[in-house]
Amino acid sequence: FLPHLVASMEQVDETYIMVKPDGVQRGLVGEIISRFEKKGFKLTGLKLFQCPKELAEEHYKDLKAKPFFPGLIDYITSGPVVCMAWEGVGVVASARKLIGSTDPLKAEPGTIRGDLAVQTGRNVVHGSDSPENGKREIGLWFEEGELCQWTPAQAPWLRE
Ligand code: IDP
Ligand code: MG
Repeated sequence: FLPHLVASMEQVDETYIMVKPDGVQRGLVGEIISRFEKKGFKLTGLKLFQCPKELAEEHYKDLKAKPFFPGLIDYITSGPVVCMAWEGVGVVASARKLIGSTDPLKAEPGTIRGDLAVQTGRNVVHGSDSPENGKREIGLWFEEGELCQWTPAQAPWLRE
């Protein structure tokens, strides 16, 4: 029974992370990217993008019935966002932990929302909530040619 084979079989997931317009306007893009970069995940897609209304509605379609939905669409389309695809074992759940609770006042210090935001309606960053939604959202926000498959030089220093 060879542990290195088990490790190599571990599922590599993808997550869609987005710096929302407030994060861009507040100059937090570098800070937010840095948190995922330092953790050791692999960046496979990155762009500054003005989101059309239709895409915002599709991305948040599960929240369509919520009273805050129109405000949420106005917010997400109010200025450029930074779209990112990140890859790694456990990346979806780990990114959600790095991001913190939806309400920044309830988010733990040390998390992105806990450190950098004060209100749910201006919570600076998005992260996919499941591996399935990670794939769905990356497909929604990126064209295939915009994603890069590469091997970071630090890979052997991150996983045995
Ligand atoms: P999440 O971003 O932590 O996954 P969701 O419940 O999926 O949280 O909601 C998506 C986004 O909708 C939130 O990040 C926030 O921008 C917005 N939102 C959620 N609840 C409220 C609310 O009560 N008022 C205003 N905006 C909200
Ligand atoms: Mg969500």
